[in-house]
Amino acid sequence: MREIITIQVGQAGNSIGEKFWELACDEHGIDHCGNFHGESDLQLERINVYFTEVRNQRYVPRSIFIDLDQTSINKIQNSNNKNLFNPEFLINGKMSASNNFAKGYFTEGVEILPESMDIIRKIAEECDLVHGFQFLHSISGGAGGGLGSLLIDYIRQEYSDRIIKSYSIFPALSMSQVVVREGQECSERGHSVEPYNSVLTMNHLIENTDETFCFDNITLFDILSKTLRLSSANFTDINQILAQVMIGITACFRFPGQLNMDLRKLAVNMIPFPTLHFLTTSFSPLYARQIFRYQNINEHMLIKQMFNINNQMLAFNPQHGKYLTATGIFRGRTLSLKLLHDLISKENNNQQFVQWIPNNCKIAHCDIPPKGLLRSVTGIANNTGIIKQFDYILQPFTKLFQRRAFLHWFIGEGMEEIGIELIEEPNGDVSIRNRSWSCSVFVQSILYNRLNGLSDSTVYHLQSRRSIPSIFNLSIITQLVNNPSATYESILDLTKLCTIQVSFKYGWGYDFGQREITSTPCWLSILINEPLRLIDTRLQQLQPQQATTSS
Ligand SMILES: Nc1nc2c(ncn2[C@@H]2O[C@H](COP(=O)(O)OP(=O)(O)OP(=O)(O)O)[C@@H](O)[C@H]2O)c(=O)[nH]1
Ligand SMILES: [Mg+2]
Repeated sequence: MREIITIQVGQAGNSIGEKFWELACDEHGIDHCGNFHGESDLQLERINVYFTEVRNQRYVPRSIFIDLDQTSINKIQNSNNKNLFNPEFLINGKMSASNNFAKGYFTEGVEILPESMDIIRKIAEECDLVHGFQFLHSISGGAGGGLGSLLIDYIRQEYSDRIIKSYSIFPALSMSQVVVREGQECSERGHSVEPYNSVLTMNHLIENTDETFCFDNITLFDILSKTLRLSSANFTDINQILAQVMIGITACFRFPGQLNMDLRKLAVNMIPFPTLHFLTTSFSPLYARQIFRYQNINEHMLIKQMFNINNQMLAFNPQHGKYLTATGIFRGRTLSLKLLHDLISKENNNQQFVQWIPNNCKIAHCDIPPKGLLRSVTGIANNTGIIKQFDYILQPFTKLFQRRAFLHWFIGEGMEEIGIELIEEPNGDVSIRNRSWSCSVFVQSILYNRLNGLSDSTVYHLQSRRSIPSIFNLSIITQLVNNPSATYESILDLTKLCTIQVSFKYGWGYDFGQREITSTPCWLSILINEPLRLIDTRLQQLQPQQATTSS
């Protein structure tokens, strides 16, 4: 049997997990004590994907709930399902991540990492063959983002050949568009450091997950209030929809059907390049309860809704991007696969799919519909329009980061700000600043050296948090370029004055015991664009005196 291990981290992760397991138990006929009361053997056939059989027909979810504070774990311990989960698999820290990625990744999170990894290893050892890991978390939380990233990194290291997928709650649109709904339980108001946590977590998701399914709460709330017409939606309702989508994604893995789909097949078909693994999801049918029984929910409607913007679980417009790939996971009694294929290909022509991937719209099918429905489809898409979502995170991040706002909270927890910053002055000069709190960088500018009476090869040791003002001087270069008596060759020679070379960790040249910058482990050459364009324009007006060259 190929098993999936589910890891829930932080408040959002744990609450969504609770709903997910309610639904998984329902589908497999498991009661809240773990006993099987199902009606069909099919419910047991592949129950091992999510559950471990501990005694005759007694099952335990293969699930770990982790948080840095006690609140969300206490909630599970006092819920109706308290006897369902193995108490050993509920792990909490003593402090909180306090909305701080760095606490989750560097300090508080590290304290509970060994215990968490021991339990994950123990669960994995009890499996026949671990197929993969699924993470549930919010990327903007201190625990969900920070500790979630730490666990993902460790699991990737130890189980490098297993699929890691995450169900990740993204912050809702830009901070300015976040709505607080008075009088309703679901108040989605981002906290101030949300953009930092999200950007930092994204780095780890890019590197170490195979598939990340992206959701945002405002979009889910809109589905509940506008499409399903619920008058007072709250997180429980949002988590219900999320759970429905998650359970739909593995339906063809857990129940028999005409076309199977497992996590690896899904990844192979959906992800053309390793980093482009951020997927959006949709679900159909979605109708308000009042009108549901009057709707004809045929396969054609399902497919239409699967691509409809109102059925997407993330704020993005599929029409603003192109589909790289898409998969429809159908459940229940449907037309023959051939007809489903024809219908989806027809819809495929109405949508913008890239032309260079053949058969980029796949289907999977299992016979068992979700409870209460005759048939359904869970849509998964790899659409370039998702870039908008990344912008929503990056814009507020940049605004905060430019001002260094809130950074001390992260640096105080052991994070290091590294790298250099180039600052363009109003007069066009460029200054360079070392952003690191503890590491030096090494800088060479021939123009700066000449202006300060030094040899061309001088390399500066720029200490942490220090700057060199006007390392590049635009007005001098402009004067030299426009000098009426300059020759083609002398102007061409100015290009080397428009370059700044930087190395990290070690210096180079005479003072630092290394001959070339290329023998240092990490270096870069920065070309200043504006003066290079001036030089190019001037060269086009002049004739070379010797061999023909170009800048
Ligand atoms: N869908 C959903 N989102 C939630 C839920 N609880 C919190 N969130 C969202 O998750 C984000 C904050 O993440 P949390 O999970 O609360 O934070 P955490 O991971 O526990 O980490 P800390 O911030 O350190 O407490 C916010 O955008 C919340 O709106 C939930 O039950 N369901
Ligand atoms: Mg929390």
